[in-house]
Amino acid sequence: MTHTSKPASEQNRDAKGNHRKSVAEKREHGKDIAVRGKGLHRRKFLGGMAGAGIAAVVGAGTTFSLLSGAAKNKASAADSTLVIPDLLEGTTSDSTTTFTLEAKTGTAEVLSGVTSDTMGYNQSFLGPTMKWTNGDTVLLNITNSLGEDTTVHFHGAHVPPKMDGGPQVAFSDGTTWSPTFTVKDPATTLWYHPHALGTTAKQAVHGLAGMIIVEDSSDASAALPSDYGVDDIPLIFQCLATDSAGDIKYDLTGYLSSGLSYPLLLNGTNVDSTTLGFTATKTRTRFRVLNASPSDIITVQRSDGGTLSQIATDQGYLTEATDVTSIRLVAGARAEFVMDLSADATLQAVVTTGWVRGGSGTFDVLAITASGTDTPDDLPSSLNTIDRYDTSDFTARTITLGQSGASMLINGSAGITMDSMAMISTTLGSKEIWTITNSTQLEHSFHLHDVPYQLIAINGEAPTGVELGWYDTYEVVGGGSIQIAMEFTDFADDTYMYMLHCHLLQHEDEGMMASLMVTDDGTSTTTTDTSDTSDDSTATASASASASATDDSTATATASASPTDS
Ligand SMILES: [Cu+2]
Repeated sequence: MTHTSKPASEQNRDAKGNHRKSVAEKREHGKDIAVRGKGLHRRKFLGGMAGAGIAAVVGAGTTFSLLSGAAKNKASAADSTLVIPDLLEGTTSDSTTTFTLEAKTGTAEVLSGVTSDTMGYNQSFLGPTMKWTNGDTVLLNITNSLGEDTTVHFHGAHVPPKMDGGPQVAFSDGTTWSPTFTVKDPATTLWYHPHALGTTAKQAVHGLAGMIIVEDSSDASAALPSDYGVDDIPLIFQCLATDSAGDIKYDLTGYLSSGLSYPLLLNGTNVDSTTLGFTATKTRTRFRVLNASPSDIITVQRSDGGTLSQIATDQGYLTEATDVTSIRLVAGARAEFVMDLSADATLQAVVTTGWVRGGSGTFDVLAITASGTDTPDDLPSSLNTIDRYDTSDFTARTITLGQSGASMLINGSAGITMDSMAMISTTLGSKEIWTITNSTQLEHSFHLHDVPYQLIAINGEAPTGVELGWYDTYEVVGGGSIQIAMEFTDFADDTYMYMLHCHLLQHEDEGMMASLMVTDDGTSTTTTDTSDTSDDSTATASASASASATDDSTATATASASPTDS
């Protein structure tokens, strides 16, 4: 891999490189940028904010002027306040909670002072946070207003393949896709983003990404902070690539052009030379970190070298809160941690190039003001029970991540069409151990749809600490390997497939993707939730031109029959 990153705005990086500079000084710097038009997409973020979101921001005491939309006040301290993505309210009736999303185009400021053409869900850039509850049935009416095909994948969610948002369920401009399913995931931080063939990088980097918080009734969830925007804070990082005119790049040709910058965004706000502020009104605050970058690696740490108490990996709680000095997230990965704030603290993001070129450097991204006066209870001594797999009788499989010229391969095939990609076939209930071998010298991020996996080995070493949690997206370094184990539960289908792929989105688009077909051979002892494939005229027919939830019985009929293991 070549690290040829050389940001055009070197002065920004120099300023940022001096990251011990006081927060106050940098806030001043941030104001200058803000005056040049930074407020636009922030107001859009705030415009749809509802419920807890508004309470949180107003409670923080600094952003009231933004809520009034008063442009003349943009130079206030509000412009350096962390933006909390809107919380999308669902409507519940007949025990189904319905969410409405529209994928659309817009403009936003990705590079400070420059307007970029962007995409977002319900807004110009990024999307609102959805809250799902374990055991509930959700229905999503998602309208495509992009002018091109898209899909919406629920990254990390355990849902039927027909509802998974893979390439087979692409839907066209002007239509609405209406997946529905029972939420089987435990408390987790998931996210949603496009997943059509060849356009995932383009659409995701332009802003089609949002967080999903799954809540459950576990003791751990009851004991942890969960007031969205108050003490439960989403941190969505993106390191993008843009030219000086604001054109966001997403493919090899774009990344090899000259004069690029690699802006780092936190919840949609450029933090290259601005440290955002967050006032913690509770002593204990929970942070949910998502690396929504197309390729770059984001490492989160404290500026003072202190520890973070990590509570969750991609797929839910660790067995116990674990002190770590940093959390390294490859593209697509998530983690949760809590901080007990008796004094102010600053979070940093370290950006490491993941692809041919990209971001680099250490950024003070969030200055947290500790204003809580409460004394939280000790964290629970146990958050979760994770039975480690005994893989001695698991079916072994090898997945090879390869390269041929500009084509990226899985098991020798470039998955740029459904027909050309390698297909992994397995059966419901099977337990497997996969060795993911990276035969390239490039960085990869291995993502498996459908079920979570345990790490059995990382470059030949046994996992320790937080590596013993549940994952769906994990780093495979150049020349390295990971061994993972999983069990294919609940869902089988003989038409619709899951995907497994590199989550460096450019690699995915260049073919590093294979399909996973889970069929029911009748031997499984787990309950099947087989999507009815006999009526498959409904495959994309669930993309109707209407956003109505009630006239789309074809979509709702297929997928919510098996709540057995929740
Ligand atoms: Cu890759």
